[in-house]
Amino acid sequence: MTCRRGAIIVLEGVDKAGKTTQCKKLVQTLQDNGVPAEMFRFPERTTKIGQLISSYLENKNNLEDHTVHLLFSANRWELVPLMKEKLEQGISLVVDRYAFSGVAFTSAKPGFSLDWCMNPDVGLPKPDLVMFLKVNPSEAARRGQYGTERYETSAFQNAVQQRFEKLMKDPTINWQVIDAARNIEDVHTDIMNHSVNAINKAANTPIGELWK
Ligand code: Z5A
Repeated sequence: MTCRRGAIIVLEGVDKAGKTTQCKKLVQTLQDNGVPAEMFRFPERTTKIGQLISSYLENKNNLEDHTVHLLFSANRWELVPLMKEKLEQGISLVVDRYAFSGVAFTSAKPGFSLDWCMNPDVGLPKPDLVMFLKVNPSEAARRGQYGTERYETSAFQNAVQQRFEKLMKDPTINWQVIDAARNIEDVHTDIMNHSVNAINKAANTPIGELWK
């Protein structure tokens, strides 16, 4: 590799944890400091697969549970060539949800094991850092009512949180738990510090493969 590669930095967390707010701020601060960075988000609703997922989330169509899981994964795989191109150009990617959401949300449904849910995402570009934005349900409730999309109920979100906790026990992933109940600026400072470390460490190492 001739130039320093960019890092993959993922933000995960339950509904209203502040992921989108923090992804945008992180990209802005990195760019302001001369660090090339771009935001990705999953689901990426603009592709053909993303449009199917979006209308499923908006309760406009129904899809069988295994099918929709595979579509969420396919939506990540279809972006992999672009992600790799950017990383190799030295651009760090700040990613709003990734395979961990895929596994946590589907395995919170009855009859789905973590292993089955992880399989389609095995081999994706491996994040150099995954930050889990942690807020308790009462703090999240203060940020507004749940929306009208599928999955936006407190019982389902609690089940999702438990699945995330299982995933965070995996020592092959660089997990950092962020106390996201603090004000936006304090959370951002914490996220920025972890990100700068990850970007520096990733620069001269090859891109890893997730769960391999
Ligand atoms: N899903 C799946 O099933 N399988 C998959 O593979 C993937 C996803 C990738 C859509 O996700 C759904 O898809 C999601 C998981 C599932 N279902 N659910 N639930 P999405 O990413 O498109 O949408 P979202 O995840 O529902 O966004 P969000 O969780 O609701 O929001 P957020 O990004 O975490 O929070 P935010 O938009 O930045 O902030 C929410 C509000 O809180 C907003 O008013 C902010 O101004 C405020 N906020 C943010 N930070 C703070 C602090 N620190 N203090 C006070 N207020 C704050």
